[in-house]
Amino acid sequence: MTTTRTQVAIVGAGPSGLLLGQLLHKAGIDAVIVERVSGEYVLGRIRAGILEQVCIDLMDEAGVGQRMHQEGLVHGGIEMLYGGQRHRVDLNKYSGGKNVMVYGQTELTRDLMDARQSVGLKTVYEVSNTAVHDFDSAKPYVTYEKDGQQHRIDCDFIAGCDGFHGVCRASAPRGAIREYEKVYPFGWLGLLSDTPPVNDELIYVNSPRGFALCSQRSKTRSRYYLQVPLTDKVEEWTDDAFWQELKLRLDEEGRDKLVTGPSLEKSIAPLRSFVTEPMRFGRMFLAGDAGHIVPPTGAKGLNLAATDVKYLFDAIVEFYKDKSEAGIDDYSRKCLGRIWRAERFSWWFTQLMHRFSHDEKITAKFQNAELDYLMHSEAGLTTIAENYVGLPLDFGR
Ligand code: FAS
Ligand code: PHB
Repeated sequence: MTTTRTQVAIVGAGPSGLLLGQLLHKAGIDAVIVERVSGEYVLGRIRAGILEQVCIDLMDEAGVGQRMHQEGLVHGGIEMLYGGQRHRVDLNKYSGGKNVMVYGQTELTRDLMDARQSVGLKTVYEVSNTAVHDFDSAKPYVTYEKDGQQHRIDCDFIAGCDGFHGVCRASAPRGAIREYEKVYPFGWLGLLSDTPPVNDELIYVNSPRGFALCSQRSKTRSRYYLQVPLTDKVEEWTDDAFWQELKLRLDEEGRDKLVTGPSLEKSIAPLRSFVTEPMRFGRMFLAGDAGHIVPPTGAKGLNLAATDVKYLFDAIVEFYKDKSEAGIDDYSRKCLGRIWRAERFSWWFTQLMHRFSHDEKITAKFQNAELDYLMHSEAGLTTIAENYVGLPLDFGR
């Protein structure tokens, strides 16, 4: 067993772990990251596409925002398509001047990986049997296996950035944790293609055949989603079948403009709302998907992870620089306030835009009536816009 020491042991090299590691490095705080899979595998997972200003600011604070600003696309609006009609939500106007940025999670993760590697910071990929120990003491540690060798990392803090299926939340004492979950009766079939986007801005579709989303990664790369039954298997969906179904859910303008092409990636993601309370267990802190999951309808998953990381980073810096535990004691409360607001919006937007088989007819009428109200009401447009771009960090204070 080899033993090393660091200040913060980070489990997981997804966006949460990498962003935290980069921020800590900039603050002169040592951190080691252990990751279950390879870096290539992490980059191969196609996930989020929309960044809120909070996430953009954090990437800048971490010193890795250059390519994001060069290649990211600033969007001031989204379109809602229902009843065969499109309605634009002017995000910028109804959020008091804010926008979102189209910049894929893959690119954000790549920027963070490159930055970490360029300064020789330690990330151990393809580890196995990660375990977290003594986090209820001031001397926690992490163990893992690599190439048949057992390793131990002594540390002051453990950051559980290991996603929904990670080991950190699973290691929290059952009596100390409350979990809230809602599983949706459908999934999202996603397709990535090197084809020009069907529209300048994203289109969220509520059609009688189900939800669809027309998103993008650049002017030449598109990302599309279809609501599908949970029983569907991705291998059952040919590219042609995907494009045909998407056309059936779009309006005439969309059908005319849609450029189809071979898929670079296709996958089905289940949808769930999930929150863990609290997010702190002694010297172990959960951040990102390790602590919560949202249905991707509201584009909140990655952005919530970024806010957790900001709160955790600020708390750790305060511990070392000001010898204060106020930030770490307040971590859960600060995260959960923002998490529940984002969970509520993601659930609401999912209920509004997806077709539910139970009492289908009357629910569809309610949805169309609600959409009609929202699109013709300043209050309605404001509630969508201010939640979609991300509520301010001091909201409700
Ligand atoms: P991640 O899950 O990204 O990273 C956790 C890391 O920990 C992984 O690399 C994992 O391999 C590692 N790990 C797990 N267990 C470990 C162990 N025992 N030891 C070491 N390492 C371990 N969000 C959106 O906003 N829009 C979307 O469209 C969207 N689509 C998604 C589709 C899917 C299929 C999934 C699963 C999520 C999607 N999300 C989306 C949410 C997603 O973007 C997350 O919010 C984001 O990946 C959160 O990042 P992390 O918290 O770093 O968790
Ligand atoms: C994406 O581009 O992957 C994306 C965009 C907006 C969402 C969900 C996913 O709400």
